[in-house]
Amino acid sequence: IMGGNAALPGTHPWMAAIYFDNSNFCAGTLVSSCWIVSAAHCFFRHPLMSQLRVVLGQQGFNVTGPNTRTFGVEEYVFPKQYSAFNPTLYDIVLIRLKKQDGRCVRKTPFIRPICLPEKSTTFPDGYCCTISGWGYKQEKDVGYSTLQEAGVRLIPQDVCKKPEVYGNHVTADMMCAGLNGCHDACQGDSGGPLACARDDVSFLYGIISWGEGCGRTGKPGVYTKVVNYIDWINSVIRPKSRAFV
Ligand code: 4AZ
Repeated sequence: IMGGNAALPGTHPWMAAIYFDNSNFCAGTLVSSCWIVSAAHCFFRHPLMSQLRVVLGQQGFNVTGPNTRTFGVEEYVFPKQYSAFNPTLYDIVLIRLKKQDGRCVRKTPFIRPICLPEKSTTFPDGYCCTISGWGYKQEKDVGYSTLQEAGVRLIPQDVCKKPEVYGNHVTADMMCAGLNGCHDACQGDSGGPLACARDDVSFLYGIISWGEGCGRTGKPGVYTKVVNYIDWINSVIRPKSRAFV
């Protein structure tokens, strides 16, 4: 995250840190006791689920402690249209955590799911939402950071589709935020949330997906538009997930 601040512990309790075998890393968002939403492009090269660790309640990158819980992965579910040839199209994946003693996540002050929006939920252009993650703080960085957060404004779709911005690379299943540089997602933030709040309730509105560089003027971050996938998400996670107790 560029231009952000260190997040206070417990302020983004849905953040998941996802470690692959070979030092690869992505973020994700907890949406129910057993399910994480992330970016599909992080996963298609990693078919070996046994090599993944999902850490919840984490603050420092790769730092576990009394507030963190670590899970294995039971399955990935990609949209059926997903293709590795176009990895930023349909860039969403559902990750089911392995149960431990018959359950996945127990809520704690540091671990709790975000709300999924309804299909009809919209936040207006210009609305200020929050991105968070352990990614680079500058495009030229070489290491991940402690959990950062930053505010980014939603950008009108027609602006993001201008030829000098991203043209037709931005589809109806994507949206853009943070046009004016400074605050942006960067490498290692992929898969994490664009959270938009209404009346103090945060909703998973976007998934950090791609962008040209980080914080470049006129090159906003591009996010998977979660409301377009709500029916699919519910069809996958509702039958099997269990309510928190
Ligand atoms: C990445 O490599 C990445 N500025 C994610 C988001 C953005 C750039 C790169 C958007 O994960």
